[in-house]
Amino acid sequence: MSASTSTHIRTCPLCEATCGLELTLDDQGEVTVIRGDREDVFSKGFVCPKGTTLHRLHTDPDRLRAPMVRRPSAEGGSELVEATWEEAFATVADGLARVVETHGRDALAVYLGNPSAHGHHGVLFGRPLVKALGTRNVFSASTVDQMPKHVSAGLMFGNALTIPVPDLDRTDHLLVLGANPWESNGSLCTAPDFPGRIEAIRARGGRVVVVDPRRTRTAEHADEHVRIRPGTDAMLLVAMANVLLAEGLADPGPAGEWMEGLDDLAAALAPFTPQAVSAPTGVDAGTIARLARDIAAAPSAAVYGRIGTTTVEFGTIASWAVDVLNALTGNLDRPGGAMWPSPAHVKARSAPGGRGYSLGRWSSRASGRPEANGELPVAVLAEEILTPGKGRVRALVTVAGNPVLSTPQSARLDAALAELDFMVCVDPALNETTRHADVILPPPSQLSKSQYDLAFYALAVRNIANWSPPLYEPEGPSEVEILARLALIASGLGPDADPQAVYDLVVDTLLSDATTKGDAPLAGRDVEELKGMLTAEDPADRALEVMIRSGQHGDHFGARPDGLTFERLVESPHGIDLGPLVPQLPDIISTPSGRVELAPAPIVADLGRLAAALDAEPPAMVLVGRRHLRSNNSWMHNVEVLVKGRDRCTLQVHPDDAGRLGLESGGSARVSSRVGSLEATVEVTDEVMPGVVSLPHGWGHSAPGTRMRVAAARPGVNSNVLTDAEVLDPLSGTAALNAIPVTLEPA
Ligand SMILES: Nc1nc2c(c(=O)[nH]1)N[C@H]1C(S)=C(S)[C@@H](COP(=O)(O)OP(=O)(O)OC[C@H]3O[C@@H](n4cnc5c(=O)[nH]c(N)nc54)[C@H](O)[C@@H]3O)O[C@H]1N2
Ligand SMILES: Nc1nc2c(c(=O)[nH]1)N[C@H]1C(S)=C(S)[C@@H](COP(=O)(O)OP(=O)(O)OC[C@H]3O[C@@H](n4cnc5c(=O)[nH]c(N)nc54)[C@H](O)[C@@H]3O)O[C@H]1N2
Ligand code: SF4
Ligand SMILES: [Mo]
Repeated sequence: MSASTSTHIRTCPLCEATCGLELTLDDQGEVTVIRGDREDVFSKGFVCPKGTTLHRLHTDPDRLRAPMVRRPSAEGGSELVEATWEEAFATVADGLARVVETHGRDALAVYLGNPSAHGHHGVLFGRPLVKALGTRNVFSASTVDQMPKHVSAGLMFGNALTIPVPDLDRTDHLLVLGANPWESNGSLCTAPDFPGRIEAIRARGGRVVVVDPRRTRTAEHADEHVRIRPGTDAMLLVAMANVLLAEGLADPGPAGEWMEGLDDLAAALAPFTPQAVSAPTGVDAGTIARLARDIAAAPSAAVYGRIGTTTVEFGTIASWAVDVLNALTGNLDRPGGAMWPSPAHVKARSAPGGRGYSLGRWSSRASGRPEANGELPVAVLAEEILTPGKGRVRALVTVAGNPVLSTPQSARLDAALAELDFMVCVDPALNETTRHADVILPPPSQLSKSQYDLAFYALAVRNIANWSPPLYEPEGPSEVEILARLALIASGLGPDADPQAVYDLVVDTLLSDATTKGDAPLAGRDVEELKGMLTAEDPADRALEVMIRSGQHGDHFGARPDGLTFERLVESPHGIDLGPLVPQLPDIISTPSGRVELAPAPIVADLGRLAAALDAEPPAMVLVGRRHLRSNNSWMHNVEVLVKGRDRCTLQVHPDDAGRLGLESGGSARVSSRVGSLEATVEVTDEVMPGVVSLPHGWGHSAPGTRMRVAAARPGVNSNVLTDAEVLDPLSGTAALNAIPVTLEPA
C-alpha cells in the first residue's frame, strides 16, 4: 500500500457484482484512472461506469473527514460543526446514556443501510453494535429489499442465508422476473458482467425470458418480454406451478428424495389457474401455461426474481414460488438450475437437519408488525418514533444508510427524525438523513479498508474468494474502530474503553464456534493456540481469517495443508476461483425435517390473501421504480461524471396515458398517492406499459442542511414520498415499493 506503487488491484465495493478493478496511481499516490482488472478470476476485465469513479468518492471535497457534532447556533437554533473524535464519542456516550437512563433500552433503535452489507468490516462489526444496543428496534435496508427471499429460504431450507442462485453460466433457460441486470448488474446473484452471461445463454442456444412491466434493456436483449401488471408476479408464478402439477409436468428429479410437501402444494395452488390469474396479472392464460411448459421442457432452467418480485405486497409468496418452480422442474440443486454456492467463509455441514427458521418471535409496538430475521420492518420506524407511550424510540443509530430517501413514506420519517432526543450516524456524508444527527462519525473511504465480500460470495454464480488490501492509511479511526467504540459506549463502558475488547470478542466467538458448534471443523483444538496462528493484523481481517481457515475450503489451521489460508488470499490479488457451483443436497438443509419444505405453513396460509386479491379491482394507475447504470441507490449522485448529462430522475409515462392526461415530455406532472404528492419531470415513452408510471428512487437532494453540492445541483425528486408505509408484505415486513396506486395530472 505504499504510495509509490503504480497499480493497485481491488474488488469494487459498490454493487453486488464484485468486479475486479485496476487502479493506476501517479507518483503522488493519487489514482489517475480505474479500469477493469483483466486478470480478475471472476470479472475478467468487466467494469461499469460506477466502478471507474471509485476514487472520486475518496477525493470528493464534500466527504466528511472529521466528525460533526450538533451545537447551538448563533441564530438560536442548532447546527452541525466539525469536532474532534474525542468530543464526538463523548457526546455519543452522553446522548445514549441520557436516553437509556430515562426511557430504557427499548427507546434505542438502529438502522443498517446497504453499504454495511458490502465487504466484511461492517458485516462483522455491525453485529456486536446491534447486540450491545440491546433493543428489539433493529431495522435495515433488508425490509426495503430482499427480506422476502430470506423468509422463503428460511422456511423452505431452514436457513435464511441459503438462497439458491441461478446457475447463469450453465443454464439453458433463464426466466427473469422483476430484475434488470443490464442496469443493476444483478442482486442475490453475484455475477460480474451479468449482461454478458445472459447473452452467452442465448449464444449457446438457450432461451431468456423477462417478465417486467417495463421494456428494460434486459428485456430488449431477451428472446421474449412478458409485460405484467405490477405487484402480481406471485399470481403468475403460482399459476405456473399449478400448470406443472395439473399437467403432470412436475418432476423434482433426484432432489425430490429430499423434498416434503408436494401433495399439500397441489391443494394449496388449486385456485390459481392460468385463467384465474390472467385478468389481474394482465398476462394471457395461454402464455402462462407456455411459460411453465417451457421451463419444464428445457434441459436445464433457472427462475430468478428480484426487486420487482420482493418489494411488493406478495413478496414472500413470489420469492417462495420462484424456488417451487425450480424444484418442481428438477432444477433445484442441479447444474444449470438454481444452486447453492459453497462460499469459503462458511463451515462445511455433514448432515441435513437443524432447528429451522422462526418468524414473528416478537412484534413492533405500535402496529404489531412481526419481526423477521431479528428485524422489524423499517416502514414502522417513523411510527415507533412518533407514537407516544412506553418503548417509544427516542434515539437512533444509523450505519451506512439514508432511510429518508430509501424507505417508504419518507416525508413522515424525515419529520420523525427531527423529533428524536438523540441520533448518531456512521456515515461519510452529510445527507438527507444525517442532517438530523446530533453526531456524525465518518468512516474513512472505501479505499482505506480491505475488502472481502462475505455476503456476496455466498450468492455468487461461481465459488470465489478474493481479498483486497487497503490502498490508503485511514485519515481517522477505521469503520471497525468506530463501530467497536459505539458498541462499548452502548454497553455502558464509556467513550474511552479500548476497542480491542470488541476485536477480541469477535475473534473469540468465531473460534469458539469453530471448535464447539455443529460440525465443529476445529473440534478439540485450543482457542488460544489457534489465535496465535492468525497472520492478519486488521481486526476485520483477523475475523475473516478465522472464517476462511475454518471454512469448507480452509486449511483448518494446518490440519488440511492444501486448504485455503489468509496468506493465499493476500498472495492472490486477482482472486481465487474455487470452481463452479456443486450440488449441496441434502446436507445444506437445516429444517427440522432435514428436507426441503415445499409447502411451509406460514406461506400456504398467506395464499388466502393472494386468492382474495384475484378479484380485487386493480388501480387505474400504479407507480414502479427503476435503476440506472450510472446511479447507485441514493449515494452516488455527488459524483459529477456520473450525474452529468440528461436528467435521469424522470417520470416515465406511456404515450396513451400521456395523451389522455395532457402530459408531454419535458413537462411537469403532479403525482399523488394515499400518503404524498410530488412534481416530476415527464418522459413520455412506451418503455412502460399503459397504466404504469416509473420513477427511480434515491433522488430528492434538495433538503436544507446537507453538504452534497453536486447532487443538490440536480436534486430530482424522492419517489418514496409516494410509497405507503402501511402497505407491507406481512410475512417479511418488506415495504411495497412497487405497484403504488397513484393519480396524475399536469402540474
Ligand atoms: N422506492 C424505492 N425505494 C427503494 C428501492 C427501490 O427499488 N425503490 N430500493 C431499496 C433498496 S434495494 C435498498 S438496498 C435501499 C438502500 O437504502 P439505504 O441503505 O438506506 O440507502 P443508500 O442510498 O444505499 O445509502 C447508503 C448510505 O451509506 C453511506 N456510505 C457509503 N459508503 C459507506 C461506508 O463505507 N461506510 C458507511 N458507514 N457509510 C457508507 C452513504 O453516504 C449513504 O448515506 O433503498 C431501498 N429503497
Ligand atoms: N446501477 C445500479 N445498480 C444497482 C443499484 C443501483 O441503485 N444502481 N442498486 C443495487 C441494489 S441495492 C439492488 S437491491 C439491486 C437491485 O437489482 P434489480 O432488481 O435488478 O433492480 P432494478 O433495476 O430496480 O430492477 C427491478 C425491475 O423490476 C421491475 N418491476 C417493478 N415492479 C415490478 C413488478 O411488480 N413485477 C415485475 N416482474 N417487475 C417489476 C422494474 O421495472 C425494474 O425493471 O441493484 C443493485 N445494483
Ligand atoms: S458492476 Fe458493480 S461491482 Fe462492477 S464495476 Fe460496476 S458498480 Fe462496481
Ligand atoms: Mo438493495
